[in-house]
Amino acid sequence: MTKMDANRNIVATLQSIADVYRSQGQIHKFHAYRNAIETIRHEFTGKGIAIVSAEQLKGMKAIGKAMYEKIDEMLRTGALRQQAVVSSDPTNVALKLFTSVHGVGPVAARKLVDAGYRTLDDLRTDTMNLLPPAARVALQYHEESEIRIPYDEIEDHLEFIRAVLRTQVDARLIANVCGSHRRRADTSGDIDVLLTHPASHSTSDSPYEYLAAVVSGLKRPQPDAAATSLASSRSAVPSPTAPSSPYILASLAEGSSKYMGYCRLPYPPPSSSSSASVTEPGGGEGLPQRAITRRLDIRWVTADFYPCALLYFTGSDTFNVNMRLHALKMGYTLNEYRIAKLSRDGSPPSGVTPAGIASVSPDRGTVSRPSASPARMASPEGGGVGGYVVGATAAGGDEQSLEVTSERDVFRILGLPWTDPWDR
Ligand code: 8GT
Ligand code: MN
Ligand code: MN
Repeated sequence: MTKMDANRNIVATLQSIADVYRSQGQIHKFHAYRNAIETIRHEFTGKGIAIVSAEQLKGMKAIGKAMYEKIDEMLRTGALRQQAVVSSDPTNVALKLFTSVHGVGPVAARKLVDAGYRTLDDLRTDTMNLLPPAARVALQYHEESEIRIPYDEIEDHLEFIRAVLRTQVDARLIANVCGSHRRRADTSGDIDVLLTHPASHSTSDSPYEYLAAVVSGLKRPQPDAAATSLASSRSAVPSPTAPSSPYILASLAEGSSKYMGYCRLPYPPPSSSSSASVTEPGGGEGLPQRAITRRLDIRWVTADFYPCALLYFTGSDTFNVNMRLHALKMGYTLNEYRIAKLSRDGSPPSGVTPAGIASVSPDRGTVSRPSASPARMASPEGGGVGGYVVGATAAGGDEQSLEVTSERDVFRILGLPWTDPWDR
């Protein structure tokens, strides 16, 4: 029994109820629980303060009367009756299980439960053909993809992806991992890759041409040479008998700026482990690890959108929500592509459609030129955009959109102190 056990118990209990509400599509209730959890994490656990009495939470914005009483009950009795009831209900159990499958939302999950399905194998059989197509793919890899990915393995993925980009797609492409990995989490749920090219710009004729090329590069069966580059080995000569398998194994969704799928690092299969020509990446111990299929998210943005995309894709979710709220208070709008000054009537400026596809202002013409002071988009994790950032704004037709060349610019514009990714 350590002093933080009560905090952990409260968070775990609230989280399990939140998950049920989410699987039922009760978004308001879900948010209420999530906000309470965030408050406990930030105000107590994160500051090393143990919760011993509900009194400590009184008056906090995210803790309403009902939430207060739940936490009070947990502290007094060690458990929450509501949680026991809610999470033992078979319908709720099935809803929670089904919505954990990619592509199954609350509505689809309800239909599946109503049809009598209760287990993942019921879904795999799907005699009534009710499964959304993406879920069919996701089910193949579901159990594997629930396994958390260690920090170091993600670094190997990044190195692998960069090697493929460099040698097979375009050497100037820039890839970084965002999400929980960039926040330095020990393990992550998936691999969030953000991609850009220094010569790309949202106003160019085909700002999205790169993602398809990258994805097809990663789908190509990889010669073992790509794997050996990870092992810092000089023997980059592929064995003539070495089997080759693609990095990307299956896809959930493929758009022009967003890709979702499953990937696996190349690894020497057991049968060839005695072969001298195969180098064991990571020195053998990580070997079985590398055999696990992982969830891969890729986002492509043009270089002018890179700083805001980096910020957005790094999260955390709550950090993003708070930053956007702060931006609105300051008279700005911040999204995954850019930051802009709100016009006087409070409406967001034109120039970017809701889908995030930049529209070219008629008076901007077709010429895009480097900004007056060519800036380097440095990310604190390194690997920033090392080239010209094409003028995103001022010279164009939309004077309200602000040019930013790094995440730091966004913090500065909003008058916020710089926050390292791992503190977000
Ligand atoms: P993880 O370790 O569970 O993967 O945690 P994560 O890396 O923080 O979550 P994520 O779901 O992979 O999303 C990474 C970031 O992308 C989030 O912090 C969020 O800002 C952003 N994001 C998207 N799309 C979505 C989405 O559909 N849902 C959520 N929750 N976040 C999204 O790009
Ligand atoms: Mn992630
Ligand atoms: Mn993700």
